[in-house]
Amino acid sequence: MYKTFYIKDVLQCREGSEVELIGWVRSKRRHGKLIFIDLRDSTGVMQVAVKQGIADESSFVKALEVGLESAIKVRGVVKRDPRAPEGVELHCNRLEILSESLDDFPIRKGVGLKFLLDNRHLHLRSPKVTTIMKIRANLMDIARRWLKENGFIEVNCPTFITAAVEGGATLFKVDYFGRVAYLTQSVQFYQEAAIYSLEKVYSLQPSFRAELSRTRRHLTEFWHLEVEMAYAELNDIMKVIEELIYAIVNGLSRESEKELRDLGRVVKPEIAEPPYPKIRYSEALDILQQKGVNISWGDDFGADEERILSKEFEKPFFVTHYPRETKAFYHMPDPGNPSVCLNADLLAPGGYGEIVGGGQRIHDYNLLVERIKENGLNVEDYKWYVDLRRYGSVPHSGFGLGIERMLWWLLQLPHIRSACLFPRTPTRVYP
Ligand code: NSS
Repeated sequence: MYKTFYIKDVLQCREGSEVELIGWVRSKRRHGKLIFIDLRDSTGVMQVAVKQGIADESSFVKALEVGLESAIKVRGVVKRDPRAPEGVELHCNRLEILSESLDDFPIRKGVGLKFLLDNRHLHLRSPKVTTIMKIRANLMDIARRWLKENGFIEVNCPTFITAAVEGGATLFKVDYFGRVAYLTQSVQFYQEAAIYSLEKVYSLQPSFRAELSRTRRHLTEFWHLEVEMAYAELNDIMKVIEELIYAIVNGLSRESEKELRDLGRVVKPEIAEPPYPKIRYSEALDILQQKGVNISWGDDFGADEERILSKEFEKPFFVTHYPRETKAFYHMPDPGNPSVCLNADLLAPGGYGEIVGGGQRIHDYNLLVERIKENGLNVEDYKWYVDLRRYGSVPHSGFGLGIERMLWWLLQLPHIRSACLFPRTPTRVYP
């Protein structure tokens, strides 16, 4: 049973063509001798009219009895009808049940969020989830294309690691044949090793954070698009970030226009057109204090602070030069003021907050060793990473973009988990 014909193809067919479709029964309504079936496949939904007398009798009975989400095959004639969802209807003359649903399909209106999450394996069939997943796939594809066109080479890095990149508090421990290993929080250090041969690299793979924060923007497993670039300094990497974000937004506004419309979203490229405003941590702190937030120099920004701050902006914006104690040890201290570092976080406007974290790395051997010690870490745990600074070390910078965070913002989703096929949060590893 090799399927070559999809609902989207029927929309292109001439009135009167006879076609055969395979899909699932999304919904059903009966008006006397006429049964309407909404047939669903990966490309859309088609209204199928099964009329007694036009369809053969056995097909009409099957249409009457078939349960929701059963897999069926229908043959019929294409008719234009402005009342049908896509303006096209199929007048069925034969219906075959390929696989009957064994029970009533449990996903119904009003079942509640917990039920939907517990039954995510079935909820995935909803048009909304399907649409989000298509946009997600396009987003990754557009990002990859842009990176390739701009000379970045894709590398695939390990998931099992031995030392923290972004602080020990959020490491997932794994028993690695009796030794302790962790799940990666970021592949940055491996990319830093790769720039000495490939110069401009990127990876698209999962990162893990044992983050107990139950916010609308935290996952324990997320897809991380990370980029690293030799010879790049802070301003260079901010330019790459801006251009990549713009390429994604611009690309989606064209290539996912229909899906965005189906979700009721209008995404205009202008919302992400560079250049982006750039403010320093100290300026961000002033804004927050003026808004009455109780925060002082040296405090990191959490979800609440970023929400308040990002409501002040209409475009994505950079916050740079954070106090060095708020950032991981690898960030380059600003030579002009070593109490801050040359980092760049990109925050999405309208209350969303951080979608990209990155900046310039320390490339000097002694400074890196000093910063590791200053953070109370063991230099021996970072032996190979420090070793990179012994042989032809050059200035370099990079960043990580959270794919789900980006979708959360662009699609204005109520919770980041809606951007995942099967979300992982502190309270959810099933299904
Ligand atoms: O911790 S980050 O800010 N930075 C890094 O991991 C760097 N080592 C990346 C790099 O420079 N190569 O995380 C980067 C982004 C952040 O801006 C979010 O978009 C996303 O990764 N992120 C998350 N998304 C969802 N859930 C959680 N818990 C999460 N943590 C980070």
